[in-house]
Amino acid sequence: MTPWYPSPMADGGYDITDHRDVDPRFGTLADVDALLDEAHGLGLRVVVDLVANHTSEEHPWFVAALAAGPGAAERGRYFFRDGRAEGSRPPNDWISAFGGPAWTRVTGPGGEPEQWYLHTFAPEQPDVDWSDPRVQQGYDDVVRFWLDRGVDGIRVDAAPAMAKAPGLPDAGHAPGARFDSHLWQDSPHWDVDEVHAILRRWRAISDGYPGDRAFVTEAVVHSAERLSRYVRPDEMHTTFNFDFLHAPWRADRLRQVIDATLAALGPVGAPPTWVLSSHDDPRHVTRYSREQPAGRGGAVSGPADLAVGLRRARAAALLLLALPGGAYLYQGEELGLPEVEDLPVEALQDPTWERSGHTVRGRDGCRVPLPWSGDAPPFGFTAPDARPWLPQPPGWAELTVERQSADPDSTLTLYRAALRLRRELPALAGEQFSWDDDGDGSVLAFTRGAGFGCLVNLGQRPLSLAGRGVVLLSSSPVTDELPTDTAVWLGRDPAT
Ligand code: TEU
Repeated sequence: MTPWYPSPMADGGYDITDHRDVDPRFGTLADVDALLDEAHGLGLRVVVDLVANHTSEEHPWFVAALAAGPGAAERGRYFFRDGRAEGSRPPNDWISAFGGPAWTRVTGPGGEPEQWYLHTFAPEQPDVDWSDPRVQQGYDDVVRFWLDRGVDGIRVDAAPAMAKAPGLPDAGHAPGARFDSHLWQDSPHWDVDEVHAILRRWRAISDGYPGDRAFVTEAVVHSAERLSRYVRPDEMHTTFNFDFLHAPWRADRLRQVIDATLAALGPVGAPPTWVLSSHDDPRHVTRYSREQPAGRGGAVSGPADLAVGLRRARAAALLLLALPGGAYLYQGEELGLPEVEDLPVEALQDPTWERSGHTVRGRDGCRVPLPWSGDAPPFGFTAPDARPWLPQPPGWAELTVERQSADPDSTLTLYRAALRLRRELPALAGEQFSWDDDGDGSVLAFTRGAGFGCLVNLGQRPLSLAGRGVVLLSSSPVTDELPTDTAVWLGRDPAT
C-alpha cells in the first residue's frame, strides 16, 4: 500500500500530515481494519509504507516550527539553517530528487526573507532531523500504531535519506547535477552510516510483536554491498533490489546483477528480492521496447516497438519468478501495461514536472489507474461517471482484467500460471540456484534444484530445446526451439 494517510497530495501522498490516520479520500481506519481482516482471511499479507525522512509542510510539527521562528525548539525537528552570502544562498549544495536545490527559504510573518529548510524531495516535504529524540519517539509511536493494528510488514520509504552527515557539509554536486543516488559514494546526504541506528531501533520494536512481521527497505545505493548493510541480522528483513529493475534487457548485465545480488545478500543472511517495475519508474514493457543500452537502463528515448517490449516483459516475468527469494510485482505489470507517455501536460501530477521547469514529465505514466472491465474509461476502476486522477488511454479496452481473464494467451493468464507453479513446484521454494553453462553469452540458463530449469533467450537466434526437459510454461509459443526474447520453465527428470 503506497501512502493512504491524510495528505495535501503534493507528492502522491508521500507528504503526510498525520501518519496515524487515513485520508478521507481513501476511507477510514475502520476500513483498514476490515481490509486487514479480509486479506488475512484470504491468506494475504499487507505491507504499509512508512515515510520517515520527511513530513508534509502541513504536518503539525512543521507548522509549529515555522510559527516559532529561528532558534526555537520547535525548529529542531527539522533542518532550519541560515543561508550563505548573508542568507541569500542555500546553506549547502545539496540537491532535491525532483530537481533544483534541496533548500527553500522561509518568509517571515512580515514578509521578510528568513532561514532556509531542507527537503530532499519537494519543498512541501521538509526533512525531519533524526538526531532529535522527539522525532525518534514520534516515529516509534507510528511503527507501533500500525503493528498494533495488525499490518504484516512495513516498507521504509527513501531509507538512505534519513541520516545526514553532521554539520551538513557540501556534497560537491556539479551545477545542474541530477539526483543519481546510485552513483554517490560517501555522500553527506545519502546512505550515511548513521541511518542503520534508525533501522535497528525499528527492528527491535517489531521483534517484540507476535507473528512474522517484515520490513522492506527502499534504497537506491551505490552497490549491492552497500545495499546488504540495510539487511544485516538486526536491521531490516528484506530490501528492494533496484539494480535488477535498472538493468537493460541484456544477458550479460542481468547475469551480473543476479550474481552481485546473491553474493552480497547471502553473507548477511537476507533473502534476495527482484523487481521489474515500481510507481517511480517507467514500466518495463516500454523500457524494453527500445534499444537496450550497455550500461544502466532507464527511460531511454528513441523509437519504441511495444510488441517487442511486451514479448521481453513476459520473458522477464518468467525470469523474475524463477529466481530464488522474494518477487515484487507492481500493479499492472500482470496486464502487460505500457508506460503512458502521452498524458496531456495539464493532467500531470508529479512534482518533478514543475520542479524541472517542464523538462521532465515524471512518474505519472506508470501510475495510471488499472483497467478492470468494460470498453471505455474508467474501465471499472471507479464509478462510470467519476474521473480517475490520471486519464486512462481508450486503447486499454484491450487490456482489461476482464478481457485478459478470458484469454489463454494473455499476460494475465501467464502471470497466474507462473504464480501457481511457483507455489506448487518444490524446487522453486528452496534457495538452490546454479547457472548452467550454455556457452552462449546471450542466454540465461539456470537450475533450481535438480528438477527445474529456466532458460531465457536474449539473443538473435533461436535455441534448440532438444534434450533440455519438458516445457512447463513459456512466455511466448515455443516448438522444439526457443525463439528470441522468450523464456521457458523446464521440468527435468532428476535422475538424468
Ligand atoms: O522514493 C524515494 C527514492 O529514493 C527515489 O529513488 C525516487 O524513486 C526518485 O527520487 C524519484 O525520482 C520514494 C517513493 O517511492 C517516491 O514515490 C516518493 O516520491 C519519495 O520517496 C518521497 O517520499
